[in-house]
Amino acid sequence: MKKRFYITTPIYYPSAKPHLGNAYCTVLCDVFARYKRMRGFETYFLTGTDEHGMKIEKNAKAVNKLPQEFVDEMVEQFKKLWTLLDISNDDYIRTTEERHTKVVQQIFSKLLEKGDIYLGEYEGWYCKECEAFWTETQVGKEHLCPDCHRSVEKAKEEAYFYKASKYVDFILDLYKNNPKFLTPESRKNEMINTFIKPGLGDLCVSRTSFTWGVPVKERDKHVVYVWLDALTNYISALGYLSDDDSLFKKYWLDEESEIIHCLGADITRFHAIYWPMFLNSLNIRMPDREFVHGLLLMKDEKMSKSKGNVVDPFPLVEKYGVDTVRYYLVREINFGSDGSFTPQQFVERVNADLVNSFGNLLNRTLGMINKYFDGVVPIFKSGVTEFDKPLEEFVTHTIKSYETLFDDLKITDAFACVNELVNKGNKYIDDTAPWALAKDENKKEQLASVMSHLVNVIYVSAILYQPVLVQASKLALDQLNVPFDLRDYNNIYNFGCVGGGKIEKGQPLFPRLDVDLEVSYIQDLMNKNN
Ligand code: ME8
Repeated sequence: MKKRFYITTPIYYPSAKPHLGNAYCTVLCDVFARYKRMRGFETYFLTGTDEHGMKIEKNAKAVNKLPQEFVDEMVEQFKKLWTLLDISNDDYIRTTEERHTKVVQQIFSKLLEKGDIYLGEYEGWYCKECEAFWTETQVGKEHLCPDCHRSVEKAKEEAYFYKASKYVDFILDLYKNNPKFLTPESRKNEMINTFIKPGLGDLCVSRTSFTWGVPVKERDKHVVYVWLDALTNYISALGYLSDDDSLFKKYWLDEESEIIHCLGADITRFHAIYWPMFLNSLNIRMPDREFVHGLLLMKDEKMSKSKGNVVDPFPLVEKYGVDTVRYYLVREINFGSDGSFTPQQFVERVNADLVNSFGNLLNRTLGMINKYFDGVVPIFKSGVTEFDKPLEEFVTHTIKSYETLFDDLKITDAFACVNELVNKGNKYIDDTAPWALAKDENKKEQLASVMSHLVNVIYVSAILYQPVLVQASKLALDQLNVPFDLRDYNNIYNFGCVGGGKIEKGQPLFPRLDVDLEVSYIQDLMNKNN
């Protein structure tokens, strides 16, 4: 297994405030990054904003602001949300920063010199919304953008082109030789059938119809196409072509580093076709994996700024807490598929998994240890009651599945496993009936065994939950008074290692949500927003 890990989110358009859909991808990547760090990988996690392009220029104008002023304000909102959601990114790249624009210009020049970019004239179907040119076949008889389904219009301009047609076989080989490069598998077929088979034309990589972009040094009435500009962030942030390129060497060039891009289905084409092509033109190695997550839907439609059907994450996090929102996003929407945001599911998921399962297990256990053992966790002994061994085996099985699933990017399933373990813990209480054992002086040893098994199940679960429940896991470990050296991941293999300490007074991890009350509160929030 590789030693290092580099993970990126797409860089978001700061054309409006961030919405829950943007938060979705950032939380997923954060959970991965935290998981990898916990497993001892040197990890670098990047997010940022894609600040150029006609749409931003237009939105700024509409509110009488200069584009730079406009994006500066929006970027503050993105950063604020990431702080609020406890996102552990190592860097935040803005495409308007000089460290980035300089690299974009250099890359453009390199590709020009190599002959992979040439000057020509473009006539085609242009989608203003996606800032993309499309071919006749792609827009069909109805002249609709294949991405956003809006009407496209005929447009013509002097433009630079990237010789995408030259690298089609390279892409097909890349998919064939690296089955995990692009997943889920269905995305590969989509790329081949929708974009490659109908004939991939050269890509127009400059614009003259607006100015808010990185100027082409060689001909400055052109600005670099926003996608060539944006994709470059993944390497400009690491210092590619800059005086200090140590991070680039460490996290990109070094074969010991695993590189993962996480992105939404709507932008697969740019990442899975053009980005590998650009890298190949630059003679740079490919990322290891591109994982396409599903979209968060609202009333079956993609939640998006331009459709105005977004859920504002700020009040949601402020009212329900960081962990609750993070957990919901990761656990409810199966990683890789689309999912709908509904207030009912949100409240029910929180109550079921966090309040009734995890919180309840901790509370019951703390209560019993206080009552029966004056708050001191009994020392672990294996196999005292008939239910002990099966529980211990289940813990081992859970840890194994969790790691396998996580390593295979099956993040929703990985946490479902932890949830099962917690449920097993609750069931173990019902099976062993500690309240009955407590009545019998001769059953003191059994009672002690039950308590120490429970504490150790909570301990393992809290560690496994750490990447997503950033606050509650810590609180649970604090309440159990787990020594800091035992909080290192590798100790969880040693089941029973927690014992002998005095627990803290219990305080519920998650308050129970009143379904009717909270559903109507969230619905109001959604209506206010849309
Ligand atoms: O496309 N559900 O930026 P963007 C889930 N700047 N995820 C969603 C979502 C939804 N409803 N809406 C957005 C761009 N996302 C470019 C990217 S990268 C070099 C340039 C997430 O602000 C999803 O991950 O439109 C999507 O790919 C990303 O936000 C892009 O958002």
